[in-house]
Amino acid sequence: MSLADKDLAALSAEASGAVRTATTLDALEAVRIAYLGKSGKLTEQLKQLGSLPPEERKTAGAALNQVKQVIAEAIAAAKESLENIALSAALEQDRVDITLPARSEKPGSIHPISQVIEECTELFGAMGFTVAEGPEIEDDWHNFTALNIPESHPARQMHDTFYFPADAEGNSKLLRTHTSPVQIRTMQAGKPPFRFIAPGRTYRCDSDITHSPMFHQIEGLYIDKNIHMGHLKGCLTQFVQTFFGVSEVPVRFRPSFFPFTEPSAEMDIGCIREGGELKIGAGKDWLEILGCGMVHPAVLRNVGLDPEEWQGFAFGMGVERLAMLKYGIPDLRTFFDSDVRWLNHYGFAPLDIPTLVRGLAR
Ligand code: 2U9
Repeated sequence: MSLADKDLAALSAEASGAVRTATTLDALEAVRIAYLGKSGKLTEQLKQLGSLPPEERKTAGAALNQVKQVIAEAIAAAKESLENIALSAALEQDRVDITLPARSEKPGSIHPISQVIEECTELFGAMGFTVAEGPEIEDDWHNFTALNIPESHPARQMHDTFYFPADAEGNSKLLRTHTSPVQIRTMQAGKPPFRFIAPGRTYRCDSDITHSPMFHQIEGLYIDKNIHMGHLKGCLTQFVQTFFGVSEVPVRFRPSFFPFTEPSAEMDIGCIREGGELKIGAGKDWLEILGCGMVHPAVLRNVGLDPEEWQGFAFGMGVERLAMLKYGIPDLRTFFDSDVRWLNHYGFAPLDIPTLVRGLAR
């Protein structure tokens, strides 16, 4: 049975009242369900249309649909208004004060290893040295044999080499134990004279408080006609003075041995040790800083150079050691811990090369 017109008007009025009193979107949804939902009051009436005689069905149906539409429109309008209120409230609450100062970005820093390599590149660059690079995975010939370190040589054991598994012919690649193979490759690829440094990562199977299995070296090579130990001494003295920013640093060359140089020497610089502090410059103490020597004739022959015509000097130094001495870093292991607090403390602003600025200004 269908509702009488006046009952329908009452239902319409009741629904409109319910829409008006719904002050939240949830409450409005409850009203929609109560009237227009699957079992809603108006839906129930529409379901009953089928039981009316056909002549009444048409008018009752039209009346019901009109009320349904009025209620649906009222709900839609109320929904839009409630959504606007909710949006305004959210905007008010989430308001961003664009006049506040921006939070500053935390800039990264240059690792002391990169800084020292950069400083040395600049410094040797000023003396005419370019930079050469080469692979970190090397073969036996470039890492040892060409450098006058034969199969049976104790230096091979001394280098604590990391080897890769052997190939079908029984040959093993290795991680370079020094950057010297870069000099071999660069000399083989070019023509003398040569004047370059080879900075980079090197590897030795050794790990304790003063040894890291991966470390950095800077080696240098100067090959020309009539190069002698006087050039070596002048170049390396200039290097330590500029690098450490000390104008009168005494230097001392102690005889040493390397298979790839003859004669070979270890270079010490003057320093003063006082109450745990180390000061580089004139003093009664000495500090070992690098190894060097005149390139061995056998090494020159191995890259196709005639040692009667071409000769020169080479040197090698540990980058971590240089950084520790110059910047007062006490523990080698901290270089590779990736501790951001350490990097903030010991790192450098990009393009900040303090020693050079001082060194060139003098
Ligand atoms: C060629 C010829 C000669 C490179 C040299 C040293 C001396 C040396 C050490 C310093 C500290 C390695 O990292 S360290 O332990 N190096 O003392 N290196 S002469 O001589 C060469 C290299 C390549 C073709």
